[in-house]
Parts: sequence; structure tokens; C-alpha cells
Amino acid sequence: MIHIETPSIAPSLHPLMTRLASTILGHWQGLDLSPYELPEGLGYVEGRLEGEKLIIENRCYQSTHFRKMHLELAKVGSNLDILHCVMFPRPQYPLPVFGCDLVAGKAGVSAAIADLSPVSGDGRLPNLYESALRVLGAIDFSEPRELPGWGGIFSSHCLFIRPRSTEEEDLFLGRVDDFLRIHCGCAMGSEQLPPEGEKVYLEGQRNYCRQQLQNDKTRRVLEKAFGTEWADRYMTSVLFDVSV
Ligand code: BLA
Repeated sequence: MIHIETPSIAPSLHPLMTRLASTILGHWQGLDLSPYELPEGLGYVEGRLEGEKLIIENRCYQSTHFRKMHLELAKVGSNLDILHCVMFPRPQYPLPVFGCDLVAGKAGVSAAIADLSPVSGDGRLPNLYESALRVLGAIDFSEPRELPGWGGIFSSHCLFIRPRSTEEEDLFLGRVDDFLRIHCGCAMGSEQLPPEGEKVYLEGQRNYCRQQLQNDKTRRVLEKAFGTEWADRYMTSVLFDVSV
């Protein structure tokens, strides 16, 4: 059994990120993990952004049902903290993609996003997910944010907010915990698809990655610190790597 080590920069991040990282890794610790090797030199990275040091720390695993479970924590000086997480299922299983992104600046968390995104071709989540998510009900956050044009990949359960209080941070964290509980539970009971089905889910993951790669806000941060070529390699090989 693998014991996941707490990322060393976790305690220095915004408290919601420290807690969210611990929640995510706690759920992963319950799965049958094996290591997932990231491309050479990209597990821990240091760069400079506008005179500030940029540190990126990655944790990456795989399991029976997940091809790649990736948590990235990043810190740009004392200005910008980022948590990025994606769980890509093996396309043999009819499972959605869990994704989460948290961005915090000096003024607090500006963006908190979490979703279980369908990659089934018909834009629908499996019935088990739908019924479990329906039970949770909607949460009224005071500052919902509007998804960008490429956000069509997300489900109707997607949270995209700017939390305005520690109560809202707790609600967000609680809901991500719910998503992960549902996701890990459903995944463990999931049965393999026939080859035709697998092709559909693989294409769904390719589409998910193609859309995420259009996120210029992520690209800009990485480009400014590491240059255009490095940013492109990192985005297509570490963040969203189902070759398009
Ligand atoms: C937004 N992502 C952002 C923003 C920044 C980053 C700076 C803008 C924050 C804001 O508008 O308040 C930066 N995110 C990063 C960087 C990494 C990162 C540098 O992950 C490096 C790894 N993004 C994801 C995943 C999702 C996601 C998995 O990586 C969703 C599941 C979503 N991020 C996402 C969305 C936005 C965002 C939807 C808002 C984009 C917009 O408003 O145009």
C-alpha cells in the first residue's frame, strides 16, 4: 500500500487549499493506488514570475479505475496560490472526470471550481451519480461566477464561485468532499465497458482535455514563468494529457 505524503508546500497555501488538498488525498488513500510517473523533471518545478518565485508540487497516482489522479499545488511568491486536481478514469469504465481548481490571491479565493464532468458522449452522468447528487440539493452561494465559453464540458452540478466568507468556504469544501465520496464509491462498483463503449469514453476525455487547454488564464501564468514552449508541454503532458 502506498502512503501519500502531504505535499510540502500545502501548509503555506491559503487555508481552504490546505484543507482541500488533505480532503482529496484522504479519499485517494482509500483506493488501490500505484504510482504514476510524470514526465522527467515535471514532478517538482521552480520558476520565476514577475520577480517572484513560482513553485509547483505534484502528486500523481493510478488505480484500478483511474488512469491518472493528479493533484497540483502551486505558489507564486506571496501573491498567488493554486490547487488543481483531475481524476481521469480509465476509459474502460463509464465514469465521469472529477476536476477541481482553486485560485487565491492576496484578497482571498477568487475562483473555486469543482465538477463531476460527463465524458459519455451524450453529456449525461450515470444514473447512480445523478441520484446521489440530487439528494445533496443545490447550495446558494452569494457570488456564483459565469463559466467561460469552453465550459460546456461541465455538468449542471458544477460549482464555480467566489467564496465570500469562511462559511461559504466550508460549504464548498463539504460539497467537494461529497463529490469525491460519491465518485470513489461509484467507481469501485463500476463494471468494464465493451470495446465500442470504451472508444466513446476515450473520445469524451479527449474532448474534455481539448476544452481545458483553451483556458488562457492557466496558460498565461505558466507562460510568464516558464515560456511558451514549456507551458505548452506542461499543459499537454501533465495537466491534460489525452493526446488530442
Ligand atoms: C481560472 N485558473 C483560473 C485562473 C487562473 C488559473 C489564474 C483565473 C482565476 C480567476 O479568474 O479568478 C490558473 N489553474 C491555473 C494554473 C494552473 C491551474 C496556473 O490549474 C496550473 C496547474 N482549471 C483546471 C481544472 C478546472 C479548471 C481541472 O485546471 C475545472 C475542473 C477550471 N480555472 C477553471 C475555470 C476558470 C479557471 C473554469 C475560470 C476561467 C475564466 O473565467 O475564463
